[in-house]
Amino acid sequence: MKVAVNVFQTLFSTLLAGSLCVSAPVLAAKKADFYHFPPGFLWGTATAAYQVEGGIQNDWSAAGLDAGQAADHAKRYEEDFDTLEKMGTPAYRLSIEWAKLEPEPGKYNRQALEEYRKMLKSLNQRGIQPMVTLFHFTLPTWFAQKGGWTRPENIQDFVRFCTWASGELKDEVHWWFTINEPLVYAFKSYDAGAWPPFQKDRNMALRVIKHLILAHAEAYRAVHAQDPIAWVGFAKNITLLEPNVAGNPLDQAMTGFQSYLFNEAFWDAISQGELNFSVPGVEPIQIPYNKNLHGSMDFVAFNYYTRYMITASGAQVTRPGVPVNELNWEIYPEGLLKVLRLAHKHAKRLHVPIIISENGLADADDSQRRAFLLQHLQQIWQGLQEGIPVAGYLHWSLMDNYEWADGFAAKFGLLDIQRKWRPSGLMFQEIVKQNGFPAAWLEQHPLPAK
Ligand code: IFM
Repeated sequence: MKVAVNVFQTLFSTLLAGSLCVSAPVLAAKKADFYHFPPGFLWGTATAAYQVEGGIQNDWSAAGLDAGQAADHAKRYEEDFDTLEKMGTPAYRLSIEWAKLEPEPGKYNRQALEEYRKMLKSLNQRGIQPMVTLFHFTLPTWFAQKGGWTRPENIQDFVRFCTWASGELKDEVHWWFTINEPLVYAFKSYDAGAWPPFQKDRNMALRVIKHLILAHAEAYRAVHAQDPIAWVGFAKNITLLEPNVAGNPLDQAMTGFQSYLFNEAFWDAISQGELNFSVPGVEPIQIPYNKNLHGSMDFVAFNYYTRYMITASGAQVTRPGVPVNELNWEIYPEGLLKVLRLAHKHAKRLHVPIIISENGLADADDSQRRAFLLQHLQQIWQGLQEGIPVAGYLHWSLMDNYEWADGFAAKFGLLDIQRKWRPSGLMFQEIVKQNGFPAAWLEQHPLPAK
C-alpha cells in the first residue's frame, strides 16, 4: 500500500511542478493525433454503498425510499472486483455505510466492519486503490432522528464515527472522502424537500451547509490523527452555472451569487479557514477563522455532470435544443475544462492536485456514453496541457444502480445491473489500457441527439 501511495506522490509532484511552470493564462485548444494521459494517471469508477450494496436500513429506507437489493453488490462484490481488474482501473471509489457500521450511537457492528475489511483487502490484493467516502447522502436513523446535520452538537457523532472507521481501516485505505456533494445534499434535503427529511426551509439548508463545512474539517483532522499520511478530501459537485443571457447584468449578478454559494464557498472556507457569506433575505453563513478548517484538503475533488443557465430570478434552466441525457441534463463537455480552471484556482492556493471524482450520464441504450466519455476526456487532456494538475478521473458509475429519488430508471453504468458490459465499458477499458485514445475515435463516435 505504501508503495502505491509513493507512486502517487511522485505523480502529484510531477503534475504540480508542471502546474507551476505553466501559469494561469488559458492556452489555445491543442489538437493531437492521440490523447496521451500522464503515466500513473488514476483511472477509476465510483459507486456509493446505498446505491449498490442492497439490504441497507438507514434514513432513506425509513422514509420509504428503499433501495431494496440495489445492485446486489454486497453479495457480488468479488465478481464486481474481477470486472474492475479486467477494466484495468487502478482506483475505485466506494462508500462505507455509517448506518450499518454504527447501528446505535457509539455501538459498532464488528461483523459489518469485517465485511468491509474483506472488500477493501480484495481491492488492494488486486492492485486497486480504494478511495472511501464516509458520508454519501445516507444517515443512520438515530442520527437523522436527533436532527442530523441541522444541529451543531451532532457533528461530534460523525467525527467519532470517522475516527473509529479510519482507525480500523487504515491499513487498507489511504484515500478518504469525508463527504460527498454537501451542497447537493443540503439543498435537495432541506430546500427542495426532495430527499429525506423532505424539508423546504432555505435557512435550514444554509445552516446544514455550515455544519457540513465544520464536520468536514473535524473529520479531516480525525482521519489524519489515525493516519498522518492519508490523502483526505471531499467530493464537491460542481455544476457549471452561466448567465442565461450573456450580456444581461441581472442574469450575470444572479449567476455570480449562485456560483459562489454552490461552487466556491466550501472550497473558499477551506483555503481561507473562514467564511462570511451573507445575502439579504437568508441567514448568513458565518464561520470565524478556524485552524482545523484551514487547509483541510489534500486534494481538490469534484463531480462534474452538467451546466445550468441562470436567469435574473434565480431559475436554473437548460437551453432548448442543447444535447441532453435521459434526465434532461445538458451534455456540455467544454464545461469540464471551465470547471477544471475554477478548481485549479483553489488547488493552487493549497498546492494540491485535482481529482475528477465523478463524471457520467444516464443513458440506458448506451448511445451517447462513448461520445460523452471521449469528449470529456479530451477536455481533461486540454486542462493537462494548460498545466492543471489533474491526477485522476473516476467514471460514475461501474454498474447501473439506485439513483436516489429517480429510483432505478436512470442508468449510469458502464455495465448494466446484470453485469453485462456496455460498449462504453469496453471503450473505457481500452482507454485505460492505452492510457489515452486516438483522436480519430472522436469522429467515429459523434454525440447522437436523444
Ligand atoms: O448517483 C449520484 C451520486 O450518488 C452522486 N453524484 C451524482 C450521481 C448521479 O446523479
